[in-house]
Amino acid sequence: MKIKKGERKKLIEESKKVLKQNHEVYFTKPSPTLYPNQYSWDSGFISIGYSHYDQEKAEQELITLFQGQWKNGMLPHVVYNKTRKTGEFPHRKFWKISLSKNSTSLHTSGITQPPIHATACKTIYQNAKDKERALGFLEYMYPRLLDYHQYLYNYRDPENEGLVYIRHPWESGMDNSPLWDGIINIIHFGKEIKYKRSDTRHKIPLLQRPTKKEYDVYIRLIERFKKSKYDEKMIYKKSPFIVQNVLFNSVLNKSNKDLLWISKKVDGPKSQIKKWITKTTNSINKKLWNRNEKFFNDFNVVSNKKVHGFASSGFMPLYSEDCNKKQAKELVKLLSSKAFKEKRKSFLIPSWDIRRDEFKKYNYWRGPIWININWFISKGLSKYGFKNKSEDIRKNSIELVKKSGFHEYFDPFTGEGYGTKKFSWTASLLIDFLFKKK
Ligand code: 9WN
Repeated sequence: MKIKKGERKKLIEESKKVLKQNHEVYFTKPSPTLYPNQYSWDSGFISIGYSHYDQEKAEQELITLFQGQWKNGMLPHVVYNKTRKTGEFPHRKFWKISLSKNSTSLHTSGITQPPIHATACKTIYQNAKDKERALGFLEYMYPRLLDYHQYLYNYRDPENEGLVYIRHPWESGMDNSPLWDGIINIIHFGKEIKYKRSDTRHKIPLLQRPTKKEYDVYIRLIERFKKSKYDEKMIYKKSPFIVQNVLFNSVLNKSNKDLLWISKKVDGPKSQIKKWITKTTNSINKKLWNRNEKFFNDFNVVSNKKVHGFASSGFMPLYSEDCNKKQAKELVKLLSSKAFKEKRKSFLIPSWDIRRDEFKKYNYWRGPIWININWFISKGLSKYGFKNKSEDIRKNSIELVKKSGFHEYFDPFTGEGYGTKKFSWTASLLIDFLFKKK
C-alpha cells in the first residue's frame, strides 16, 4: 500500500479533527462518550500527536495530568474532569482516595498506568518550534517525572529486582488480556458487591467489552485497596494480583532512558536513573525472557510463576531496546508466524495468539489490534534494523484507519473497527505515523 500525498494530508486533517472534538478545557478525553475523563497513558499518546502541530496543547495535556499526581509520586490512571460531572463508573467518589495519606485533593483513581510520560516529554521537546518554551516545560516536568519513577521503584519493586509490579489489570492498560485469566479464575472474594457498569451504555456490543466476571474482579480489587487505605505494603502482602508486566517495565525503561536525556537538558541528577536503566534491562532479560518459548513473559509474583501465552505485550522489549539481537530475531520470527498472522491479507498485530481458544477477534484485549501497540512495536523493529517489518506495521495501522475510521480496536482478519469511535490515541498516533521522518 502506498500512501499518496493528498491522502496523507486528508488523514492528518481527520486525525486533528478527532482530537479537537475530544478536547475539553485543559485536556483531551480518550473518546467522546465512553471515556469522558483524563486517562494517564492516553494523554501521553495524545501529547505526542499534538507535538507535531500544537506545542501548547501538547504541554498542557501533561501539565494537567500531573496536577493529579499523589504526594508519594504515584500518577493516577484517571484524573476526573474538573469542569463537569460525567456519570462514568467507577465514578470519582467510588475510589475514596482520601483514605490514603498520599492522595491529592483532586478527584483521581487510586491506581496507575504504563509510564510513557518521560518519553512524551522528550518528544514534545524534540518536535517543538519554540525550544526556549519547551525547555521551560522540561524543567517543570522533570522533578514530577522523577518522583513518579521513584515511586515505582520504591513501592512497586519491594525486593529491589529492577522490575516493578502492577496491582490491577487496568494498570497494564490491557485490561482483559488472557494473560490474567489464570489469576482471575482463582480469585475468590466472598460476598457479592453491587455496582452498575457504565461502559455498557454506549451502544458498543457487550461481546466487545470485558465480561461481568472480569468486571467483578476489577471492582473487588479496588474495594481491597480501599480497605488497605491504599497502603502499598499491605496491598503487596495481601493482594492476589501482583504481576511484573513486560509492557509496563519496557515502557518504564524507555522512559528512564528518556528521563536521563531530559536530566542532561535540565542539568538534573543522573546517577540514580542510570542505575534504574541497567538493573531493569538486566532483569527484563533474566527474569522475563522465556528461553523455551523464546518470548518475554510476565511474572506472577503471588504464585511465583511465569505467565504463559503469546500476548502482543511480549514484544515490548524491542521498543525499549532491552533485548539483544538474537532475541530480537526470535521475536520477529514469532511475529511472522501463524501465532500472529493467519494469511497474507490479515493485519498486524493481534493482541493475542490467534490459534488459541481464548482468542476473540472482536473482544477488547483478547485478540483485536490496537494502534498504540502497533506504534510501540513498529518503532522497536526499526531500531533493530527490521525496517520492512516495521514499515508493514506502520502501513497496516494507516490502512486500518483508512478502511474503518478512528476506532478503539480492529479485527485482525477483516480490519473492521470495534469499541468506541473517534478514539483519541488512534488519531494522535496516526499523526505520528504519518509525520514519520523520511
Ligand atoms: C479502564 C481509556 C482506557 C485505556 C485502557 C483501556 C480502557 C478502561 C476501561 O480505556 O480501559 O482503565 O474502562 O475499559 O483498556 O488502556 O487507557 O482509553
